[in-house]
Amino acid sequence: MKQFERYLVTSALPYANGPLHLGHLAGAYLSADIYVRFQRLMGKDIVYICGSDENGAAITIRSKKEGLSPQEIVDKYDALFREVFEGIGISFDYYHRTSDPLHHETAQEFFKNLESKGEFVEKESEQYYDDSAKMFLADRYILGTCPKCSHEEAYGDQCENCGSALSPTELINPISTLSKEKPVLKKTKHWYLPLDKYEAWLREWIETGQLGEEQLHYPDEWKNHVLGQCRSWLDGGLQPRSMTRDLDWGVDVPKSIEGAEGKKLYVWMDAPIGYISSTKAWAKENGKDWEPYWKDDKTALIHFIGKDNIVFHCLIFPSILKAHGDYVLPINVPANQFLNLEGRKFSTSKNWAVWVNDYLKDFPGKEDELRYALIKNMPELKDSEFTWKGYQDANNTELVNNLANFVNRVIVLINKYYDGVVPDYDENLMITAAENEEDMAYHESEMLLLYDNLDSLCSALRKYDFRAALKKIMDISSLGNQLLQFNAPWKLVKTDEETVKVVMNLALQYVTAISVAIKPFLPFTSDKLRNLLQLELLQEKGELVDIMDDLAEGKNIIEIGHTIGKPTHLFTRIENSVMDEQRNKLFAGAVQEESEESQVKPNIAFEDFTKMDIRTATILTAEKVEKADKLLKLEVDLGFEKRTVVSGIAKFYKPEEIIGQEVLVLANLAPRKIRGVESKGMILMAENEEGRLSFVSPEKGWSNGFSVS
Ligand code: B3M
Ligand code: ZN
Repeated sequence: MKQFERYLVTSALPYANGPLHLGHLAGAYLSADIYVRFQRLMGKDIVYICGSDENGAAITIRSKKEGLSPQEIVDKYDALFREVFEGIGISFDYYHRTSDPLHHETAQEFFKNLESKGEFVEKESEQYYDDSAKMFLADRYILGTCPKCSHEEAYGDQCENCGSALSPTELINPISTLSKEKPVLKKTKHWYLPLDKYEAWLREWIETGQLGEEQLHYPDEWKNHVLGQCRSWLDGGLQPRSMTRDLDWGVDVPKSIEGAEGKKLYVWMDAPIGYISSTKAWAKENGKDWEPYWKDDKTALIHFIGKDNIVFHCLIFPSILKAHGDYVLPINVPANQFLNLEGRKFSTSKNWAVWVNDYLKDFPGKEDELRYALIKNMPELKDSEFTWKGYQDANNTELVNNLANFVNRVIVLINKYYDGVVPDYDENLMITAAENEEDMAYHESEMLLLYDNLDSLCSALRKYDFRAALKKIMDISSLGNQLLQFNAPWKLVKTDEETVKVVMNLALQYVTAISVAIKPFLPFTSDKLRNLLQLELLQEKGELVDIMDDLAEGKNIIEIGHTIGKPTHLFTRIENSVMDEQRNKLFAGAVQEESEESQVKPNIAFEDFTKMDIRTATILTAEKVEKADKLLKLEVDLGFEKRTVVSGIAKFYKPEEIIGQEVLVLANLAPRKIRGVESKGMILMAENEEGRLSFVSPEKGWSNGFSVS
């Protein structure tokens, strides 16, 4: 096993195009945070890097939707991410943004380096183009059916359902997300990374961990589903992949390169380089050197991601790093699968999500309760599910009944029997063992049992098995509860005060061990426990190694004679009504959206329909109605006569824009006086979910007065 001198850990850079939900947290952030905090507690040199992904089509599409500029969009979500990550206790060493000039420089340096070495293949090809939007349709600007899994809403570069990396021309039934029309093909020139050329070494590196003579990683330490995805990619044959785009938002192709005009880097080329620029920014602010963290072969680089990003982190980014040269490759990419929510996939568009910022607002002070429920159900090897019932049960039965109960009993009894002072004890006295009611044990042997439990917790963490590691913490707490149960100090105190001292001292050693070992999972709870024990808060500087060394040598980890604090509640029960509220909120939000689209009014008879006299017409004049900011007064030509119609469209159309507009008019609507103007008829309009109105009109050039049926 290779010994590493330092670790560089990354979490996927979230697209700054919408808030984060629980699925994101369970995917790439909580797992990395646990791992990093653990390695810090083991005294390792480790840097945890992330930042907002602020380039590419994901951003410009959102900016159009929200009516904000791309810069405003990334500013908005970057600020939200920072708040949310801090709120839920994700302990990045540095959080950067890919709109930062340092990132643009770093990404451009990479591009220039590869270009100058002739690593790219420049190629003119036919790409999809939206004629009405006058734009090439890269990535999220184009949707179609995935050729691999038949998912109907695959993007031009990636299917989020099966994790495939795609090219727009592979999509079945492609449509432009701008015009909703089938795009046309048009020639354009781009720089391609010849992944086909790298296939052989990529396969060797993935399958054996070797590159040439060197053993860079151990494939049996990689998750099967990660290896499986890589294999299926390699077996399918890798294709050259375009690393540039015709877009107007992102990192420019360096000006010094011929033909750079109007071209940007593909977001999946620049975003992973964001890990490097973020490390540079961290180093700069902390007086460190970033280079060993990326270039020294004693560095362990680990990428935490969701499964939809596997191909980019296991094949494409390693290819970029190797083509550049000098850089290390990841020793592991422990990707998680997907978290579902109450039986359905998380969906931003269907508003089927629990947003982390909402949770933090609705449950102040309960950050660790969420972390606990998510870690317990983390989709480490297969998809898993978050339900409010599961969250409530985890809180009430495990955190309250097991952990809080144990801690509380110990703190209460130490205060009651010894005024809060850690009791001295006779190490030759035997107590009932914590593991087995029939067995007897000494304080010292029970401390070794504690050591063994911490040791297996550490091995689970090293294997990225966070669920098992969390379970170990609860096992230690259960052992503590058993210790109290079997020895019943509250009874024994009447007959054998000396043995009670052994039991209570030991129980307090357990609580102390938990206060350290729980830090990676529930950092806020660790702080509460340390306060309760009147011990220093953890700095995450080797404290776990320290206590394990002490335990191995048979030393106590909380001193005899030390005074602890007064009991407080670590966790409280969560009632059904609170869960009902959350479920209602989730269903109400989602149902609303569906009903607006799909709820059709009750049936009417055909005769009712034929009563309406709808005619084709043209707007002749338009003017504002005084003191009514929504209304326009229109004169329309119905062919057989001209009429005045008042229409509530002033928010969407300027009078001068609509002269000559062909429209449909409900001609036999009873005349009405609106703001003093008699309106004879109604213009038919379509209304979208945001309340925007659009004319409904016949084909261009139709005459006026024809009836519509
Ligand atoms: N922003 C995709 C995502 O948020 C992308 C990850 C980039 S990691 C370099 O899932
Ligand atoms: Zn797919």
